[in-house]
Amino acid sequence: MQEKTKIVFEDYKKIIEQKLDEYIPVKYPEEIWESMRYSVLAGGKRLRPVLCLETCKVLSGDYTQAIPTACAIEMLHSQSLIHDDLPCMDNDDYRRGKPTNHKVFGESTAVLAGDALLSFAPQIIIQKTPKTVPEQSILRVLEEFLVSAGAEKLIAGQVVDIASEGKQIDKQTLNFIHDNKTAALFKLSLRTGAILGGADENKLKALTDYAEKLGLAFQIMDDILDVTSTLEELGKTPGKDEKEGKVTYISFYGLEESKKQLSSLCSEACDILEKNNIDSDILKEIAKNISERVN
Ligand code: GRG
Repeated sequence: MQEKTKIVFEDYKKIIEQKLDEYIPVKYPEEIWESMRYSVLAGGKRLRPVLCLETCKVLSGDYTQAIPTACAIEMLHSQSLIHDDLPCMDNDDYRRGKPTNHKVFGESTAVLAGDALLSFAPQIIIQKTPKTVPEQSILRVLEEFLVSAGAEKLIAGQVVDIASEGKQIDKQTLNFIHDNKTAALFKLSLRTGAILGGADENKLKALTDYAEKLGLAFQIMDDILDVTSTLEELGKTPGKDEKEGKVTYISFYGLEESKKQLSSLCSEACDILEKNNIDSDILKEIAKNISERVN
């Protein structure tokens, strides 16, 4: 990423970190709020909220109206990670370079922290979005959020992923899992940023297509890192996919073909921006640099 873009990305990230800290207080019973804060403030890349803010900015010039929604998406993302790490799901001991939530707070609190984040996130959208944003836009954002978090998207992806463990699956099933588990939150980020920024239907469609390509490219890179990286670098246990008998882009297509697909998806994402006159260095460079990430 170019130095100038890196600075803008870091500025957005700082705002997100501050607001997440502010939005999630510690109140009685402290255990649950501390458990929520532990995972949300554990220092992820904050890619999804940055995408949401930048999309709103590129369309309207003002990203501040999207801050509560961007934070809510990061809460949803953190919730999905807490639950994904549970022994009954992917059973992971490390996340974001720290012991997973259930390792620190116990399984029952980890389940409840995830549940709490899931309902707290839309509450934040309703309570904190500036009153200048039309109620119709807030309703659309809430619908996007709830659909993405539910049995039509995130949960659907997770269910098919779990059911596919140890089995041979076809290309369509592999794409279904990751379109719903991973790309869904990228689409949610771009779409809500676009709705709050006042996008017309053409721009909304273009940004959704960009997000889908980006999400799948991001997942391919995740699969690559799972076989090439270390616990220290990744912040979570590598080599899990093979151990769990999961079909990944690497086991399905091989490393070289996966890298080719990753590169094509990133170029296609950049082309979408260009063809639709979406002039954002951040969106362009995030797509260009997906294969550079190390965690
Ligand atoms: C929504 C009720 C409800 C349940 C969730 C557990 C579950 C159902 C879904 C799992 C979704 C999941 C864990 C997808 C993986 C997506 C992915 C590639 C995550 C890693 O994202 P990064 O690298 O993480 O952006 P950081 O830590 O940087 O934020």
